[in-house]
Amino acid sequence: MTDEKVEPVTPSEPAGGWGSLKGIGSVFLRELPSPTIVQTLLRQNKTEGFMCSSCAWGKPAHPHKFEFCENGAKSTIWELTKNRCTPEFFAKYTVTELLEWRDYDLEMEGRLTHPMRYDEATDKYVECTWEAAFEGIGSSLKTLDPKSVVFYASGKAGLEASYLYALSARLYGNNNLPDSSNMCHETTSVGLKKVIGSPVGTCVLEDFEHCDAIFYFGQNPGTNSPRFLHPLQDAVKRGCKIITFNPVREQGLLRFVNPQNPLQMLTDDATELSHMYLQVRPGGDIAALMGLCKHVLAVDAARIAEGSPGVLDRAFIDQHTHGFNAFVDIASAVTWETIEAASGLARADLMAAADVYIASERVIGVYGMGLTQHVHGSQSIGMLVNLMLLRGNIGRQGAGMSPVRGHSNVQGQRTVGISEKPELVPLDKLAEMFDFEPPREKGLTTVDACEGIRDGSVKGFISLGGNFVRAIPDRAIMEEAWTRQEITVYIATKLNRSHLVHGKASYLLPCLVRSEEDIQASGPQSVSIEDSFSHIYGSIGKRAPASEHLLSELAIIAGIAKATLPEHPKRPWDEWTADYSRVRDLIAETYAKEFHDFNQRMFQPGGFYRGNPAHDRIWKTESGRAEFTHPTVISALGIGDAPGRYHLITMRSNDQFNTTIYGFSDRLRGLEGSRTILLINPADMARAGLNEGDVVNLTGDAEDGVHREVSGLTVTPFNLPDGCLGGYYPEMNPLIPLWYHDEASKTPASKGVPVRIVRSVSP
Ligand SMILES: Nc1nc2c(c(=O)[nH]1)N[C@H]1C(S)=C(S)[C@@H](COP(=O)(O)OP(=O)(O)OC[C@H]3O[C@@H](n4cnc5c(=O)[nH]c(N)nc54)[C@H](O)[C@@H]3O)O[C@H]1N2
Ligand SMILES: Nc1nc2c(c(=O)[nH]1)N[C@H]1C(S)=C(S)[C@@H](COP(=O)(O)OP(=O)(O)OC[C@H]3O[C@@H](n4cnc5c(=O)[nH]c(N)nc54)[C@H](O)[C@@H]3O)O[C@H]1N2
Ligand SMILES: [Mo]
Repeated sequence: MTDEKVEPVTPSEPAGGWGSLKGIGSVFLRELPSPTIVQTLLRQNKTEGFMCSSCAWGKPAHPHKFEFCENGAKSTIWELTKNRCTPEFFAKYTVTELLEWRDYDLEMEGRLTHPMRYDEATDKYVECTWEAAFEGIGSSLKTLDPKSVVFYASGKAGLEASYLYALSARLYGNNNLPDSSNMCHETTSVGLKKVIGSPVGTCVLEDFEHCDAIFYFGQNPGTNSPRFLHPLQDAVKRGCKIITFNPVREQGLLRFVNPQNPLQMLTDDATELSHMYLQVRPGGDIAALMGLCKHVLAVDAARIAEGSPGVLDRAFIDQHTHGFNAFVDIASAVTWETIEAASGLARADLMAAADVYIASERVIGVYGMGLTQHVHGSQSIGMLVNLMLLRGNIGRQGAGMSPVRGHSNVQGQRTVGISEKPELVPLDKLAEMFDFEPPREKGLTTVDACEGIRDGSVKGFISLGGNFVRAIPDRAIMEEAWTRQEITVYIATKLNRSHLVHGKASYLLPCLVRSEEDIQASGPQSVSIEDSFSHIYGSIGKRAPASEHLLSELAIIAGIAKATLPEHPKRPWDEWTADYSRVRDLIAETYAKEFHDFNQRMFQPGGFYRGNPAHDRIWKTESGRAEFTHPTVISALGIGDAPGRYHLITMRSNDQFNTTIYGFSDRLRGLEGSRTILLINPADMARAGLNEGDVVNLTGDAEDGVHREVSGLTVTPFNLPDGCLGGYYPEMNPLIPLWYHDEASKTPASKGVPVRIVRSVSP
């Protein structure tokens, strides 16, 4: 495996199929987990089994025999690798030496086995006992101002650990609880909530069995949620039409061979998924959606003028929405020329897509990072809701909004209190249950936390999973600031870059993974998670832990809390650790409506639904109705066009999970062997005088006087809209300014980054 050369080929392989089995095989051969891994995989996403720790896609009540995908299998195999990152490993290298290693090589060292403490004298992580770690962390936290400490969570830990994590931050004295959602679907949590009163999707998995069309924006199921390909394939086979908006022609939305269907595998009988595939410009979705709405409104007016019934759901609009007339005025005022220029799409194509919308009784709007990671991303979401509202496509079967969540429990972490927004948390209830005065002021988002680290006001960072330093914008600037913190604490499974860019004191606390057996004083424990459809599932790990020294995430959180906070009879950390059902009782007491009888319901096949008012057409918005958004911009880009400026989208390959790089094969896009590449279309290449294989640098073009650069990128021709470049996340993160984020939610705008190409050495 090299990181030097790239072999661009025309992507012709369908998603799924033999390629996905080969993908699993290559990770298997490298990690060489024990042969019993197959039994483990057979329990994945099944009732009484364990829930996959890859994406947040729903778990059906009637699962397939293999209810896992290429990436779910990779994620499990990655966790259960035979490699171990032991104290002997840390004795061999200084942290400064390890900072030269690639992310890939760090994680290849395998599972962390012992709690470790950073030793300044030797510049090494050295083994320590759990007691010493908790004691050290507790005494440090006790000396710091609670407002200066951040409790970050990456969306994996189960509901029980997450609830206690949020509680411990509040008992300590802050709401500084950003999670990976703040870099991801926070635009949904804020933007969707504003317009329909729900911070999460309104659809459930069954809706995909009833929809007539799916309008699909900026989400890549082949790579990021491959189990979604099954309901999509089934829908298309029933006659449902998928209309896709994406600058990249993603294989997962073009063709799919079901790897679980032997006949399809043998005959290579791929299903064509998208009825129309519209290669919108980055950030062009507001304009594209405006075009769709404009045409729907025009057809409605024309039909009514000729005495036919209109195409809008007038009864729904009258009864359930607010701001319709003003929206009609805006849509009439925007010209098709403006729409075509901002979206990069032809009027005729948008009209044809809108005709599919009109002809469909039931429509689902699906979206992902292509909408959320833009400066005006919340307006794009508002525009998608506008389209749906025109024909009453929210709050009935087969219709609704379906944001596809990332981390397996990221939505659930928000549900049980990991939130920097105190107004979303039942603080009065917590005050009564745990006998304290919870902090009421707003906590720090991811971007606020970064600003605090940069200006020195944040002095401590606790990380429940994740690789924060690698995932955030402005990495070069942030890494330097990071080391000025007093203390950093990482609850983790494998070594990553964040652990090496540590604070003055630093602890590395290794934990169990979800597929591993978790035995506490009362016996084996189960945990629970919430998927993208607001369904809650129990999960039981059965594998032997990677090391006898590991603790569960919940036990580590309790250990830190005990060492930091005064003892109190209402906070029996040891009893909670001994029996997680006690923590579920706390969750059920705090959120009685959603989580009543939690312990009894958690192993229900298909999970239990925690409900969603917008699903029932109850709108928890300011006006009490669903809001038509009146967009203030026509492009979601924060910085517009200029000569020589490109808009960079940062992408994921099917061979990575966020900052975890499994390998260097982007099979579905036909890109092999390297991640240090720059994707650009042949016309732009010719205009810039570039040849395939040239090595170039990218510099930031945000006009804020800060120099940002990523060097050594190999020019690779690729099918993209004009003026759009593609590069990999996280390699491109030094190019994203910290201040370049969604206006409403502060989600970093990782999909429309202004850059310039600078020539470096020729090959
Ligand atoms: N294998 C694997 N699975 C994962 C992850 C992973 O890294 N690897 N990450 C997990 C996480 S945390 C998340 S949040 C999800 C992310 O899953 P997705 O939401 O699919 O995120 P991305 O792959 O970043 O981008 C999605 C798509 O947006 C398109 N796009 C870019 N800009 C625009 C635009 O302006 N408009 C439109 N319409 N489209 C655009 C891109 O071409 C891409 O196809 O996946 C989860 N699952
Ligand atoms: N440019 C750009 N930047 C982005 C994005 C983008 O599309 N483009 N996407 C953003 C998105 S959507 C997200 S969600 C963030 C992701 O940001 P994070 O969630 O912070 O990052 P991950 O890469 O998912 O974290 C991986 C690490 O988590 C630890 N880990 C894995 N499993 C477990 C576990 O079970 N328990 C514990 N305690 N630790 C575990 C391991 O040590 C591993 O190295 O990145 C964001 N950054
Ligand atoms: Mo995410």
